[in-house]
Amino acid sequence: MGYTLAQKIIRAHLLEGEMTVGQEIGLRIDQTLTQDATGTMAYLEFEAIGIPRVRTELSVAYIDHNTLQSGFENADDHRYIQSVAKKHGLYFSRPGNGICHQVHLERFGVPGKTLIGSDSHTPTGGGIGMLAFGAGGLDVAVAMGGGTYYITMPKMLRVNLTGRLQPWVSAKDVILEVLRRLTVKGGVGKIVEYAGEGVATLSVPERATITNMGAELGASTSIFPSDEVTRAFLKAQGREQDWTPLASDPDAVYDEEITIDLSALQPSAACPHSPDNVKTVGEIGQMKVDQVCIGSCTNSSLSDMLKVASILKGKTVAEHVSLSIAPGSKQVYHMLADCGALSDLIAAGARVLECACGPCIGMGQSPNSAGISLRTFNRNFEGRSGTKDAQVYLVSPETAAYSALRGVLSDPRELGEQPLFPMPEQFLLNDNMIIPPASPEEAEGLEILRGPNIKPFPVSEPLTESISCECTLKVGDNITTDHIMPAGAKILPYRSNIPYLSKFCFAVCDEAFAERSKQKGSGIVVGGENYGQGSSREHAALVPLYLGVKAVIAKSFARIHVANLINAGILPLTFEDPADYEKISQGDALCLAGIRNIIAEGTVAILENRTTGETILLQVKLSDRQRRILLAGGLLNDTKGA
Ligand code: MIC
Ligand code: SF4
Repeated sequence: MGYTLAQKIIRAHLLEGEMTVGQEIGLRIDQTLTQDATGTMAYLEFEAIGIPRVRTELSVAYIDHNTLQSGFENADDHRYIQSVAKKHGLYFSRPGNGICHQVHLERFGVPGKTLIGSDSHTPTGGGIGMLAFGAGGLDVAVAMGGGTYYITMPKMLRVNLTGRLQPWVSAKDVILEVLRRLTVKGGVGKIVEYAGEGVATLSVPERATITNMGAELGASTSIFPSDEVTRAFLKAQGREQDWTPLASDPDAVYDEEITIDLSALQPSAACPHSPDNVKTVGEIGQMKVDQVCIGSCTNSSLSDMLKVASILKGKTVAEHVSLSIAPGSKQVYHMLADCGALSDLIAAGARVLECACGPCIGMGQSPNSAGISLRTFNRNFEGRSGTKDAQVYLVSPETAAYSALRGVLSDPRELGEQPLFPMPEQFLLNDNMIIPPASPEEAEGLEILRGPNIKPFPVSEPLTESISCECTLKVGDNITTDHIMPAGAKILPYRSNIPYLSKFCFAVCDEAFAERSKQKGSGIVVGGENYGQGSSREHAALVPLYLGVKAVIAKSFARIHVANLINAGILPLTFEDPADYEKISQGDALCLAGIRNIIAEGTVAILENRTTGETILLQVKLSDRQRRILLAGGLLNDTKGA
């Protein structure tokens, strides 16, 4: 029996376990990346582990999220990360050099290698045939120190691509169709592999748009084969030597398969407030728009920007629309300037932003009240834009640019014939904003620069014999880490200050949560399906830990978040019968008697609801390693004890 592409890369990196679906496996990690919003914490954790120099083949620290410097905090954190990078053996991508995933694809990604990043969209690297996972900061810190990365062996889902995209229909429309069919839970526990004759018609940046938004499917990761298209891209990046051909075996066995006929796709949009709420532009109709934002790690490549420039050329953005454009990297920005396309954007009235995440994470450009915003981004969760009642629609760059001109949601196919946008034979290569690490000798004398914003992070205590506390919060299905620990311009600068962040924990769901938790001192959170989907931010576990959350009981969990809960020492428990969710109300007194013994070796825990007198069975689905971590009170305690 042959192997799928992902299985081949897993086999070549397998350090522990067997490749049996559902079993925990340990992987050797070749490359890591961090961004600044999760990076400060990741490097504090790396320092706490105490390894002087990274042991990966390559580790890169990017600054791309917290680039609005409205106080000293972000600049201090940038300086801290820069000094850590130089001392501990990492490359440092300076602010302005671009969004981590775009730059990594351009300058560092290598087919067949493993990559983990402290950002959920790290699977962008799958566009170039990497096996790339989003992870919590502590997992990245451990991998930087040469430690094993653990995942549950996923199922394999093959997406068979046939046909070819129609003019003005985009890679974004492909992934929106996958999301429409599979939903934000459809990828959980799976690796999505793209295959079939349609693959060769898609460029590397188009493939990367698709693997990037595999994060929204909840997938472990997504991957494309490495073929002649990949080779041409790497060659144009001056890195042909990094290319290797990679594909699944002809007799590989997949657990599931779906087929997408590229020629049948239409321009589409994910409607508020979920990336799987997908309709075609035609179905939604000519809705008036207030704002259009183009960019983000999903759609900020040179070819995306050139398409946008060709649509805007010689026209003016509609009077009532604010159009912002953020090229994904300095390479993209510089090439736009050199070929004159930047002038077309400027002339049309676009507000050109620096190469960074920007509006995608609420760092500026929040829409007007109840504003309709079309964005080429990957997430449209409620409140993420910074305006609570804004309505965000996720669309392709083509749909975004054409709609910005017309002022209403519009189908770019009306533009008629599409010009060709061939990939350049040679990208502009200038890595002067990437600072290499110091030599080991030089590193010894280097000082780490810490600002006053950096506060100690919370560390859990070893697990107690029993847990008795209140249900301090009950929430519904598909709670995102943006609900648990919101981001945005006002809060993101405090990612290294957990006490300050805690004021905003769950504020989108319940503004009183933080205060209530502090008063009670401890608590249990109850959630529905897919609890913790979205971002990889470990702050969504560290802040609840700080607020005394001992356990989260949910119908099901998202992959990265459950790993973060365990790393923080918070118990993730699932209902044996999902209907029992109804048997707990906020404020109920709950007890998990003898929980320490159960975490040590049991598979079922009994929750006593002392308010109603009922008992509820909970599943304890943990590997031996996870049990050990929870007993120790989190991964840092476990690592120190080992
Ligand atoms: C996001 O898109 O939500 C982020 C901001 O990039 C996060 C990381 C973070 O919260 O810092 C992610 O996707 O992991
Ligand atoms: Fe940045 Fe947005 Fe991509 Fe997250 S999804 S890495 S905030 S551009």
